[in-house]
Amino acid sequence: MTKTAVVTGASSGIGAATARRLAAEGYSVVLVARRKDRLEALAAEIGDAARAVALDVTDAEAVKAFAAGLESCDVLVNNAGGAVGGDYVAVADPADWRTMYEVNVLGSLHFTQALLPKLIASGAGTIVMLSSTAGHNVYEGGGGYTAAKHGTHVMAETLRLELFDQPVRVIEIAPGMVKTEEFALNRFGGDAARAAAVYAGVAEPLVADDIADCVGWAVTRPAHVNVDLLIVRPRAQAAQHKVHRVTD
Ligand code: 8X3
Repeated sequence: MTKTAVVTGASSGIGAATARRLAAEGYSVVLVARRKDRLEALAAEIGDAARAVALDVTDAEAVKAFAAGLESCDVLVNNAGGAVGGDYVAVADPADWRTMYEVNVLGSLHFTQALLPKLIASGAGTIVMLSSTAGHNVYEGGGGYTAAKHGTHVMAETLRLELFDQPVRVIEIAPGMVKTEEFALNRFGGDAARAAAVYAGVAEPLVADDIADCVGWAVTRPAHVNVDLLIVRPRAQAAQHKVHRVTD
């Protein structure tokens, strides 16, 4: 029987690339995000293996209703997330911090709670938590985002303990600098110059396909193999603050 994978935040970036990759691996893929148009375009591109479901991961009731209508689930990729703002703790807007916690942490909580019975019933379920190197390190101006991503990381660690006797593995993938269409642009409220500065002079940042490749590899290991954590950075980013930039 074809296995089903649910990918949140599938309308762009790492989520979209992961959906394509899992479909190529033979999964029937359920694409979840808020933007219906983008999801439907991606589902059409992938073909019969994909279907689009527009919903907001922060809406617990909508997630429950979605899960109730799903016949089965073998893989859940909790990818929806993102950063809002780059302000110092002293002046950051609490609303930005709340948004980041709601999407990165509670969004993953809603999907995990709603789909866990089906993941267990599959006999070999997989939860992939897309955290970030921001879930393992901190940096100036990143307080709200790193706090939220540390939350995502902690959820993965806790779940792995709590599910130790269940047929569900928990894989955390923590990317560093990944150049996507929207991550930095969303973070800085559409300020293209500020977004471009994030990747300035970095010859080869990671791209979404690099992370989708990691998800595809980890998920297709035999069911008894739990890749706990993959920290993945571009070669040019030796550490959060140590980035090789080439200037003219
Ligand atoms: C993105 C990594 O360095 O922008 O999740 O926080 S970073």
